This record gives sequence, C-alpha cells and structure tokens, in this order.
Amino acid sequence: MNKDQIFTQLGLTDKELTGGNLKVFSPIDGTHLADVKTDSTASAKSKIAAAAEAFKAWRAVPAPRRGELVRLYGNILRENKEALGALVTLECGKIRQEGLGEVQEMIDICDFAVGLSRQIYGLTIASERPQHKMREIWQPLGPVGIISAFNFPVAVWAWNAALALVCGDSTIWKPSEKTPLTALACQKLFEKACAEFGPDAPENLSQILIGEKEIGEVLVDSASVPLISATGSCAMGRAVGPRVAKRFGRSILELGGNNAIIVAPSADLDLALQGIAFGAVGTCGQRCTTTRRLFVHEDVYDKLVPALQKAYERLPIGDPLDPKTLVGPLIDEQAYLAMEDALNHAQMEGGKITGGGRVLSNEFPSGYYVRPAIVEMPKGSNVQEETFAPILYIFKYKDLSDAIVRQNAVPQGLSSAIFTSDIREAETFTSESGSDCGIANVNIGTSGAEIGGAFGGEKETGGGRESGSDSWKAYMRRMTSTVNYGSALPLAQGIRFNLE
Ligand code: UN1
Repeated sequence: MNKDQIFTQLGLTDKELTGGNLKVFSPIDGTHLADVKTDSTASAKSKIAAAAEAFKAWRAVPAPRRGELVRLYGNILRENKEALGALVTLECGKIRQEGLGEVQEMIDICDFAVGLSRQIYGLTIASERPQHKMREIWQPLGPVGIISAFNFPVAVWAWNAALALVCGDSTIWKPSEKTPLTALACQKLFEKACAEFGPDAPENLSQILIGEKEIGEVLVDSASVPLISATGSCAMGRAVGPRVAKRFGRSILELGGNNAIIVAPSADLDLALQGIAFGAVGTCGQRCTTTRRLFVHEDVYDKLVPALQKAYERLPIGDPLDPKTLVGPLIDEQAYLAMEDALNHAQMEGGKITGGGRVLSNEFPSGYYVRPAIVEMPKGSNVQEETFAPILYIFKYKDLSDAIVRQNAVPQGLSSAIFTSDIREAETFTSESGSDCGIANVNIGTSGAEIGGAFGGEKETGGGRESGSDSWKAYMRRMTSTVNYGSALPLAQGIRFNLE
C-alpha cells in the first residue's frame, strides 16, 4: 500500500491533508506527508462546549447500547487494520509488525469495552437502618480529555476512548503534534461507526484537537472536562497534574519509565535474551515500557552480555516498511541528539559502550536511524533519567535483594521483570518488598503488556491506571444512594433529632 492508497482507504482527503500550518513528516525518510490545520484557543473552547452537549445525550443511552457503537468501531478497525497499521508506521516510524500490533491493541480494548458495557456493576451494601437499602451506582462522568504521545499514536487513545464511550462519556483527543494523521484517521473511522450506529450517537461524541502544548492547556484548564488522561514525559505530567488538581479535576497520568530486568543465575538465558532484546530495541527504544536497565547476576554475566552484544550486531536496522527490519528510525533529530548526549554522559561516568551512533544517513539523510547501544556501567552506579532511545545500561549484581533495591532506586516506577527459574526469587520479586512498579513480570520482558490488566506505574510515572481490570471506574462518577422504604426516619449512628 502506498501513502495515497492508505489515505484514501482511511478516508483522509485534501480537506484533512492540506492547507494547514502543521507540517507532518515521516520519520522514515523525511517525506512531507501533509499540512494539517490546527486549532485555536477559540475553536478548542467551542469543541469542549460541543463535547459537553454530546455528553448530555450520550449519557442517556443505555450502556449495552453504547457498547454496540464500540463493537461497530472494533469491526471497522478489523477491516482497516492493514491501512491504519501502515499509517502508524509511516507517521511514527515503528516497524510494520508493531504498527499492526498497535491496531490489534485497539481492537482488543474495543472487545473488552463491549463486554464491560454489560458489566458496569455497583455494590449493594447492608444498611444499618431498618427498611433501608444502600447501593452504589456508577454514573457517566462527562467529557474526557485524552492527551497522547507520538510513540503509541493510536492504541493509547483507544484504551481511553473505548472505556470512556461505554461509560457514557464524550471524548476530546489531543494527539501528539508529531502524529496528527493517525488521529484524524481514527476519527474518520469513528465517524463511520457512528453513521452505521444511527442517531443515538450524538454529534461531536469524539473530537480531535490539533496543536501544540497551548491547545492541550485549554483542555487541561477547562472545568467542563472532569477527567484528563495524559500520556507523556514526567515533565509533561508535572505541568499537567497540578493544573488539573487546581480546578479539582481528575487526572490519569501515564508518564516516564526507567524499566529494569533482573537476570538471575537460574534464568533460561535464551528466553532472557529474547525478552531483553524486544524490550530494549523494540519501537527503537521509544516505549514507556522499554527496558532501559539490566541487572545481571555475576555468575551469568560473562555468558549473557557477550551473547547480547552479538545479537545487537546482527539487528536489522532500516526502513520499517521492510518486513525484515526489526529496528526502525527514531522519531526525529532531537531524539537522536538526546541519545548522543546520554551516551556521552554514560561514557564520562565510566560506562563501556558497544553500538550506538547514526547509521544509513546516506540512504536516508532526513531519517534518524541509530544502532542500539549497550552500556556496561561501573560498579555502584545507576541511571535516573529516561532517554527515549535504544540504550540498555547493564549492571552486575551479587545478591537479589541488592538488585531489587537498585532497580527500585529511581524516580520512575512503571515496569519491571525478572528472569529466573527459582520460585523463591520470582515470588520475592512480586512480593510487597519486591519490585515497586505498577508492572512486575516473571520470565517475560518489561514491554508489550496485554490490555486485560490495568496499565500504569507508581512514583513519577504518575500513578494512573488505564486499559483493563477495573480502570473503567476512573471514567465514571460513583454515586452512593440510600433508599428508605419504611415509614420512619431513623438516622444513621443512632442520632436522635426529634422535632416536638
Ligand atoms: C506506551 O509506551 O506509552 O506495554 C504504552 C506496552 C504497550 C503499551 C506501551 N502495550 O509496551
């Protein structure tokens, strides 16, 4: 599929692709893809007002019927998986397999949300008063603001939107300014689902805001948007969180990770090698779940680390559209410079680097392809910063308890893993005194989570949870309702308040 075929299939026309002032380039080779129109503060405000109107109608549609819209959307995604996956590759540079995987993740969360639409359960609670019934009712919340990052340009929106929609909320999505086309394509496909669904789906149920940070801020500051779900860097979260809190809004923050894998002496090293490689170089090191640190036990260090270095030498780096490629480009020059900076810094700290550096610059002068790097770090060191690039820092350890302490001794707390065949070690790692992250895996890597679990992390990762399990509750308002069906008015706590 070439670019024009992709655009046509996804319903993108000149109206969306031309005449705007946001230039979109492909990280593959710097091709100019489109000039997208951006929002102004005024248009952002009117979209928020329209979302509030849409919410009023949508909340009254029964939840299983709302699920039907998401079911139709999931089907449309199935039909367009190839094209949307290809657009993800074109716009953010991830390899074809991962582009398709991302659309599959959207389909999966749609399926989950359809099921959820018939399972929005509240509790019934025993009342202390006679002839009283107490229950919890989950109510729609309002317009949900979704701010997403370039590296998962469609899946993370879908995690939020699919749940928000079955919960009875309208949505306003501010995608990364680096990936507006995938967002516009999702919107086109959503409009198709709404047309099939019929008039129960109000206009403006899902809308897109295109622009830079200032446009996101209109959403963040709006009292009409009770929930902001934001994915991005810790710096972004540090700006967004307090602004939302200031107006007593709710936020779901999915921020930076600094994820580690521990490789114990009993580990299946072949398995570990595969898990580490996918975690560290997948998506060219640009996942929030990317494996950034590796703690290897001294007994297996000399076996694993050379094997890893060898595997890195053979990594097929190149055009992400080529099915043989495993490592595509970084998103842009800035990302490349950040990687160079981090490697220089590691070298100054005494790190021993293999790999790294720009490749294929003749073939792709405007594409930033790099060789993933391994840095063997000196004794006692650690790395505190997340650099969004394929750099794997390796440390040697002797005692598991020490490795766990060092793994946890960073500001972020998203994902973590251990490779071990020793049940004591595995269970220690997932115990209260083990990993302090939101995700703790055994014998699989740090990235590539399924949608069924709640996704998110602790500390500076922001504490939010999205996607599966009971994350849906964040998209609803919990109402406690007590009904008195008797003819007396007993007060709780036995308080007497008799009017004579
Ligand atoms: C992200 O990088 O923002 O677990 C999300 C994973 C993916 C999601 C990553 N399912 O790696």
